[in-house]
Amino acid sequence: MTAAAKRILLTGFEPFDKDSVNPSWEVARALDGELIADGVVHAVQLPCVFGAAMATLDEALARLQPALIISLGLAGGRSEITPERVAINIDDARIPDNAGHQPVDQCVVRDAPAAYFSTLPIKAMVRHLRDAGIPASVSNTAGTFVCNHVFYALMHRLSRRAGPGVRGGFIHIPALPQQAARQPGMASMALETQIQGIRTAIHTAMTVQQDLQEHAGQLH
Ligand code: PCA
Repeated sequence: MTAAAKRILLTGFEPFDKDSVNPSWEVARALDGELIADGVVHAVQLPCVFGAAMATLDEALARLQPALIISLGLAGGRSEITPERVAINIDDARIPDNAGHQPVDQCVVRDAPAAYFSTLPIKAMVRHLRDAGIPASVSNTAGTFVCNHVFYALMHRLSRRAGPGVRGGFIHIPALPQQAARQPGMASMALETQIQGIRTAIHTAMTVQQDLQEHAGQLH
């Protein structure tokens, strides 16, 4: 008898900042239902709204009881797939979210730690992505907008509720070529490459327990 497939929660965001597409959702929905290692992907779209994004994430966590959670978001201007190292307990929005909220220096969760580290094998992910010919680097900041908000909320939940072995984290991805075509000079990556990259990253998270000891630091 084969063991039941584990559930992998893969979230992506709705478009924001007056855009009509968000690659994070395009990638998540493309992988919805796919079997990767011994897990099945469940794609869930999050609103790009402080608070509401966290509530939608909580609902998905409760409904799916996933063994692995990876949240995706667009980082316009980045040229690589970037697993994030750390989530910080701050909301500080340079632009309004999709509900018009623009918090300044508010905690994501009150009376909670300043930061959490990703529990994904971020360096092994970067290594496997590069080996597959896909540009990737570890990122040391997920920003202070809705992506970091969701990343922090996720790691806070996992640190408190989930049993051992449930890992989670966040990956920022580049803009799509059609987005960059409207902003000349902006970096982009084809959707197919992004989908293949996130498939590789999920496979790594499902199969690599111990992360690599490789340098991925930055001087500034
Ligand atoms: N990127 C934004 C929010 C939604 C998204 O896809 C961010 O990096 O915070």
